Amino acid sequence: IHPTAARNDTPIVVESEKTVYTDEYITSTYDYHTQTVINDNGVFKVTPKVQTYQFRTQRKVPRMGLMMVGLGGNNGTTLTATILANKHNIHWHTKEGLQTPNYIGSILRASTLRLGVDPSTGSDVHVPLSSVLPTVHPNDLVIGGWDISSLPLDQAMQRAQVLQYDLQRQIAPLMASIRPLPSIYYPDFIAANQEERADNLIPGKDKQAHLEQIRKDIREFKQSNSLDSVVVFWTANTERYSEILPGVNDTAANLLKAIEQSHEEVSPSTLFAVASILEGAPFINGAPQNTFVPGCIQLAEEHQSFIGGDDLKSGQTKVKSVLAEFLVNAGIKPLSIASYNHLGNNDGRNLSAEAQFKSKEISKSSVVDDMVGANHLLYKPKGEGEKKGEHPNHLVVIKYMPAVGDSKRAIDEYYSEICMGGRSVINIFNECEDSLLASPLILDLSILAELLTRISYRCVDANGQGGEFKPLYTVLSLLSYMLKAPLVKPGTDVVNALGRQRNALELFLKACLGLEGQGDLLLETRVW
Ligand code: NAI
Ligand code: DG6
Repeated sequence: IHPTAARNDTPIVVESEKTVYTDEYITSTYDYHTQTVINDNGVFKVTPKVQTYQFRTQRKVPRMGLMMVGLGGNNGTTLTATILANKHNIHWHTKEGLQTPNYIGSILRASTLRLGVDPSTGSDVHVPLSSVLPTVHPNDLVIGGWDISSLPLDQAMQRAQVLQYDLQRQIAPLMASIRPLPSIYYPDFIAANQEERADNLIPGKDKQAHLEQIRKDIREFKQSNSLDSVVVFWTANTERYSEILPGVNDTAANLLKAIEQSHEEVSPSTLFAVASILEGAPFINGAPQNTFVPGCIQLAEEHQSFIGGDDLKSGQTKVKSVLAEFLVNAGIKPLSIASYNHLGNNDGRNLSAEAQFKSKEISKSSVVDDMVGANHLLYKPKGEGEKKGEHPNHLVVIKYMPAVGDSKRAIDEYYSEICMGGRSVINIFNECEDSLLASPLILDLSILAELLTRISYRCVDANGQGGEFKPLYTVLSLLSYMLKAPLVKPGTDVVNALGRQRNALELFLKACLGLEGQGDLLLETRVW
């Protein structure tokens, strides 16, 4: 068994009065240090603040279901096959030799966190991210979902042309019994070229009836598989943006009314999100469209249900959110970023339509905004009446090239200003199977979302007194690391920088154990 699929992680026990273990919970007490900054007549006045929180994590790992919308697509079939191959420890032959199943590409299963220092050796101790708090093992997920295409998953996997033949051959019998549930198809929202696969549809045009059917599907899936929790994940085709219309999708009540009236601007993805919210199932949007119209976010808030999105950040954008941060933090000024892709899978085919490409262009374009906005020495800040401050030129091009299939080619040029009017050009060429990058992200997002539903918090005063424990805020922005255009609490800043996103997640997981971040101060290495 590959280490990323192993179950026998060394348990972690924090020995501190700030961390209390009972059979049911891990309860931690954590001092959250922040600073407020006020510009007082040209002087930045900084006030350190501290607020004590308690975090309570339910220890019992639930029996969890993952329902994917778009189950029969490249991501849906690749992820399902990956889980089954790991679960049944299926090995397959490639021209390089025998291949072992694994979860490489999952931050939970294949990356580690620095827990502290072993005093006997003076060396850092690293643990898998998945072992910091009790998380669901991917092998234990019960998979289901919907697709507008009726192909059972063995044939859908063959259609996707992602996995090696010898793996497909062995896994096909396990995949064959999984059939996507019929889904909602409103042709106006995805490319016209998708129509030929739409043969598995919930009948009629009544959106309220569609909503009820999806809710029933979630309930039945949960019941028939004896599940404690279900996460619903949109990995279906990219839709066009929904127009935000006052009276239609601007408030929770209007959105529910619009569904009752089968209003044309309610998209399938928003219907799935609403159904999940009403069923109390976390809903994650892995595609770029604006599923979370304002009324949908409000509905999730009202129901204290969890949502996360948008759009999986798999390759090009992940590199961009690292490279742009590096350049700007190095005091180098990117003047333009040009990003081209071509790919030949069904996602590329759908994105060859203008309206669907537009959704992807928007989510791929915002990724350097926070790094640029953080450096007023290089970029002129937004002036009076301006929408945006100075910004590098940013071009995003996606072309459909059937021959290359799922093996996406991504080409990026970073053109920057360096010292004394000099110029630097960095070119990157990346080639890899898109769905093999995306599948582990779906796992991380779903498993982390489930974990976050088991964590509650309260603020406590100097005497250790606090109110009732509450769930975290509805929008799970801690998932940002895996998302191109992270949805955040309205009115708060989006963080795109990958290092900061990762740090936030690590700090939060540690806080739930009552551990400080430590970071890279490494004072012990710098003092006598
Ligand atoms: P795909 O086209 O292979 O799969 C999408 C599936 O969704 C298809 O089987 C299609 O029949 C189904 N579908 C369409 N509308 C539906 C509906 N209303 N209900 C249920 N099923 C529906 O695409 P792929 O490669 O699996 O990607 C899925 C989504 O994830 C796309 O939106 C893509 O843009 C996004 N994405 C993919 C990444 C990747 O690296 N593969 C990375 C980032 C985002
Ligand atoms: C072409 O850009 C297809 C898209 O679905 C992307 O592959 C996907 O959004 C991943 O993008 P990125 O920028 O994270 O590699």
